[in-house]
Amino acid sequence: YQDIKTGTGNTQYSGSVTLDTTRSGSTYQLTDTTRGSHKTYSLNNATSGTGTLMTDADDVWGTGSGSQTQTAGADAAYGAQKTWDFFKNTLGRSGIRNDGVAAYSRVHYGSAYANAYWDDSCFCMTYGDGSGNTHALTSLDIAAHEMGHGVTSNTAGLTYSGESGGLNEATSDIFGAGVEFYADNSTDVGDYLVGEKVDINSNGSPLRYMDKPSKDGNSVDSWYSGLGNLDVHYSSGPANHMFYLLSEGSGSKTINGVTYNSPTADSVAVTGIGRDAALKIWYKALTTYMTSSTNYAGARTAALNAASALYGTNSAQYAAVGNAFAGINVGS
Ligand code: ASN
Ligand code: ZN
Repeated sequence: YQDIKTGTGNTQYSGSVTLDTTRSGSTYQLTDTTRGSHKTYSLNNATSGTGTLMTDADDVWGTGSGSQTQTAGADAAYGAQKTWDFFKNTLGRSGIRNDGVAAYSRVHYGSAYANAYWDDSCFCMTYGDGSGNTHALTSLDIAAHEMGHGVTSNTAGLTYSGESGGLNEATSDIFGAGVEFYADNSTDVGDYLVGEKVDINSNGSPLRYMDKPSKDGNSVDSWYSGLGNLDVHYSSGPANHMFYLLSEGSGSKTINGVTYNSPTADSVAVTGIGRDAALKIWYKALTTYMTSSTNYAGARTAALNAASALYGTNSAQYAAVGNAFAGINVGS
């Protein structure tokens, strides 16, 4: 027989967490039937296939050492739980396709693989163990980022190149931050930094900064007169920046111990409307008004349409969308 259990995940990035698991006879499985039946598999360093469903004798996950531990599975399963709950409870979306069915996760992909990715064809997330250090690519914001790609694929379908590609990437960073704040985990507090726990640069710096994207040395803060063929992880900068401005406002602000200082194009002042409203506006823009070819100008129109539908054209939220886009030099 099978029944629902509550296990413990000793994660790498989020401390000790509760994991919903399944008992099958005398073995526990990393299967969460309470959220569309999400399953976590280990690829055991392979680069194809589904791998093996992670199982355990005592329902305490993440107790060994080395790359074949359960730890990466515990982080991935936690990320899937929190991302599911964030979309369900704050945006009313039931799973990546909004059909109540979970994707699945694969950890321990290949060897020394310092990336993670979403794949539409398997409807699954994949996580590497990281190279040159023991930092798996399984932090909560990265897990949510990858699942965010699944949501984008199944809604606007933003093409992964040019300006639509930048908007696609930014959407994943935005949901990544949204999930990190939603989870309210004391070990991995919410922030507007991307991948800060994984230390992919091996110098303690995050992968990306949403308040001032140019701090990573590659991303751009504002749109100016177009973004050319910039890598989508850099042309995401203006949209990440716009989302920060819309949520928190321009200038200096300290949140959960991190101090941000967000500049604006032409010194436009922006008053933030809070994360919840900003997330609802971006999600509605993505799911209702954007298409596969939406560019930055189109994203502004989509976000204004979303703010109008949610709050009305006379609202502070509507005005803030216009100001936040002006802050990245898009629109008047
Ligand atoms: N981790 C990367 C991302 O989600 C993988 C990729 O380049 N598609 O953006
Ligand atoms: Zn991405």
